[in-house]
Amino acid sequence: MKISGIELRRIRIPLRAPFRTSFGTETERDVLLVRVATADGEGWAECAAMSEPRYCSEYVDAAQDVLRKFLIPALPKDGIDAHTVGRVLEPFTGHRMAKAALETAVLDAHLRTTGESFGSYLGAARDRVPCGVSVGIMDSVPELLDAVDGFIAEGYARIKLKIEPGWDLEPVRAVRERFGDDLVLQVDANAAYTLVDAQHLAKLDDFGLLLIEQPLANDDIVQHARLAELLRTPVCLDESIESAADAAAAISIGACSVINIKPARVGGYLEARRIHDIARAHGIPVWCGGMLETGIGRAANVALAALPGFTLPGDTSGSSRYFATDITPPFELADGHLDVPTGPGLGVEPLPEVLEEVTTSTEWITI
Ligand code: SMG
Ligand code: MG
Repeated sequence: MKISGIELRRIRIPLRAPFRTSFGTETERDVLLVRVATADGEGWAECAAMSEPRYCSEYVDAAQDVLRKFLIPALPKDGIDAHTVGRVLEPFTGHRMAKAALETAVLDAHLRTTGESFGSYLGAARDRVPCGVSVGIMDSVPELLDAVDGFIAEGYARIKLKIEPGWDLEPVRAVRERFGDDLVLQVDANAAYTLVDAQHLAKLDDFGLLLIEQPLANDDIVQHARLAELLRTPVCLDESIESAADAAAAISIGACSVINIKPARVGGYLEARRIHDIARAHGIPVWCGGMLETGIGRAANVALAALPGFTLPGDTSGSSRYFATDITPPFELADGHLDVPTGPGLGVEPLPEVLEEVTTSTEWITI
């Protein structure tokens, strides 16, 4: 497939409510969109990098810079197959979110010409996926209970509470007491603890959590294995898993018994599928994470979440959980599920008027 040029477009959309984690508070999304133009059409993708390097070392300005200076110029001028994008970008270390966006846009352009959907291409085993919701740290427990109550009323199949030291046992206990033992409940620490906190974290065992996500630092795979021996709550890794090799290593030393797969974090949907395959072969359940995506990123995530090894509900919430107006037709929850798009490629496109309204800059790079 021959690419004529690539547009890097920045958009800014307010979040409906601030989203607080152990590493910071997001009030809006400053998103980089990548649009690949070919002779036959175009392909879209969303870069998941946030405004600041807090969740991981990537951030959106840097993603745009590395795409402009290194990744896009590395694409061969005489055409490229979506499967070889990863190999072409391999000489450049890191920058997985930027790489994922470029590969996804090329893949979308390719699938739009062949007419195949992302879900079908990736190997989806179902046409809709059960959805969870990630609930941020709040100023008070009553405020948290109100938020959780609203999400349960909307039909979410599981609740994930963000935790940090000082906001862990009390909110978890309060949610369990109020909503009962049948609520599927899990927590995410975003690396806020150390192994010294093991005894404290073991107190979460009383609450029948589905899992605890990324309790320790990103590069603490060995300590996660130690912690997993001390907890009854299953340990799930997010930030620590940046590749299929990381997943294989973490599984082999017992650092996790569940994996949150975020395609952006691991360099794209093809690597995400490799992690799915490895985990499935080892009987490790996986679920699809989220980075507060617009409909563009969400479409691809929902397709991935339909693969057979994704046996737990993901952070693939409906558009209204994040934005008053999404840039695509909104993803709407029905009976706690989102439908996997069936149209060619991602199966969704930005709505031109909305896109225009939220755009803060555009840049065109000729190949
Ligand atoms: O997209 O619903 C979403 C957000 C899910 O909690 C979520 N993501 O560590 O899993 C995680 C966080 C990372 C982004 S927080 C700004
Ligand atoms: Mg997480």
